[in-house]
Amino acid sequence: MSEQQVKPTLLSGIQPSGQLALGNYVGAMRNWVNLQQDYRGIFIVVDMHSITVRQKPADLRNRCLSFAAQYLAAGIDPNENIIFIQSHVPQHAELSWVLNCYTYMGELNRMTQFKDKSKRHEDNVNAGLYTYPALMAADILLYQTDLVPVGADQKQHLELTRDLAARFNNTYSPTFKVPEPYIPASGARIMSLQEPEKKMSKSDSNENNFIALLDPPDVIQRKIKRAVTDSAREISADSLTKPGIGNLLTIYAVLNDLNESGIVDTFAGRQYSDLKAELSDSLVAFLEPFQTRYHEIMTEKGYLSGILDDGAEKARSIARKTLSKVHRKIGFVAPGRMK
Ligand code: AQP
Repeated sequence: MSEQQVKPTLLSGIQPSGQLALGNYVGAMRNWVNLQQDYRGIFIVVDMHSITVRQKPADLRNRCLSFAAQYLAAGIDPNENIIFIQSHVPQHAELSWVLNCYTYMGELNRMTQFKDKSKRHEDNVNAGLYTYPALMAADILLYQTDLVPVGADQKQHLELTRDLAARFNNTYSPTFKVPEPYIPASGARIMSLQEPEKKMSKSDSNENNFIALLDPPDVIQRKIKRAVTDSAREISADSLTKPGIGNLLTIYAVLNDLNESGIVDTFAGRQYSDLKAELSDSLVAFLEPFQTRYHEIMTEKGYLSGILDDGAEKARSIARKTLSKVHRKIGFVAPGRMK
């Protein structure tokens, strides 16, 4: 791509709830890093989404900075991409309100994340949890995004975003770019280690269900050793389709850049315990340089806040343009034009 050509925009975000986990890395962050050559990336710490579930204020504050530092430690280049905290750009809340008025309750009622999270947080089924997809649509549409790398769990929200963009464009005139999803071919859904029928989630109350990106080596080894498998002991071609062992094979394959047949060839006929030992080693080897870089960044507080301030400023400048177009189309009077 020549210097003059503007790169297409890629956007993704993670809620600062819990501890960044391997599922988030494999489903989202890994692809951010791989795609940043060809796209101008916008990577957001989506704190406004995270308050749909109760958070302790001090933890939330720390996590926002820690997540941004982990984006950088994973290899996101702050000179080529925009990294910021969602609440620093008020246009997200403003566009989200407009989009709420174009989203049907029937559509929101179908969202599986709302159903899952309502069950997990029965004492706090709030309106924000319900209208979460409209805020996610605002995050994406504000930046005229071309591509959204997400895990398979977010596919439904992305489809709603596309529907909202098309609905608005058809009602008025072309305003939003309709974004494309990017769902990784392998590792789109990393499963829980103890309950492999459900996805690995960073805010799971049982820490043995996930590998946190900041887990020390002994914790990683313990969690993998305890990971639930099945009554067989030996790996075969159909192990990939079994919930527990299949998940461990998938994680190993992703970390070692193997396809399905490559992973089966590597482990066929070998014991489950061999896979667990080699997977622990791969994880520790992969996470060690990541964690070293993370700790360096966290000691340079000025560096991190400089990147986040700069990112928010750039984001606001893009977001302002889209929002004023939206306001004009729906008939809001522009400030200063009332005389
Ligand atoms: N298990 C997973 N496998 C693959 N991708 C995953 N993602 C999450 N879990 C997996 C991807 O990570 C990104 C960030 O997700 P999020 O923070 O917006 O919310 P989420 O999807 O609800 O993720 P969690 O980890 O399950 O968070 P909590 O526990 O807070 O609800 C998304 O791109 C998602 O696809």
